[in-house]
Amino acid sequence: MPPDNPEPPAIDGGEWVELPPTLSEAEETDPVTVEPGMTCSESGDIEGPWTGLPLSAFLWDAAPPAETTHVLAECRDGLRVCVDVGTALEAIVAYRRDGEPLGPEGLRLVGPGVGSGRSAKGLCRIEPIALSADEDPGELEILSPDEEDG
Ligand SMILES: Nc1nc2c(c(=O)[nH]1)N[C@H]1C(S)=C(S)[C@@H](COP(=O)(O)O)O[C@H]1N2
Ligand SMILES: [Mo]
Repeated sequence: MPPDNPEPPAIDGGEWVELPPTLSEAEETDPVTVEPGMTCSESGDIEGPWTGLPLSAFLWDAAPPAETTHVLAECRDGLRVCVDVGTALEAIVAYRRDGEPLGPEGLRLVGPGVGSGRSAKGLCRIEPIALSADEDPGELEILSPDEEDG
């Protein structure tokens, strides 16, 4: 059984794969830097660049279902985002922002196509899922964890 509140963040696929818990461990493998350019109507420009590890490597290790269509990413504060698998395979888990370490509370999903509101901070759990064509990925998301819902 996976732990309820994993520390470090983990991929919950067919296998349970933990991400490197610390920056120094993460950077033992080849970190990459991306600068997707994100803007939020409320927060303005969200500047990188972002340095971290490609999510793809961990996803493969987690033995996701062959029919995986999307990836759910959950954060410590309850934010939950759903990105299509193509976007997920181009995304990174960022351990640094503009060279500065983010720390475990800040580890962040970023990449082209992720967008500001889905650049999930404080990742704790990542799950590959298979949605059918009539399922709406947006229904799985919690994009404003701090707001009352309905
Ligand atoms: N865990 C978590 N991640 C989050 C959010 C949040 O509320 N919780 N807000 C998102 C939104 S709407 C924006 S615009 C950016 C803000 O990023 P910043 O704090 O680096 O400017 O974080 C995104 N990631
Ligand atoms: Mo935002």
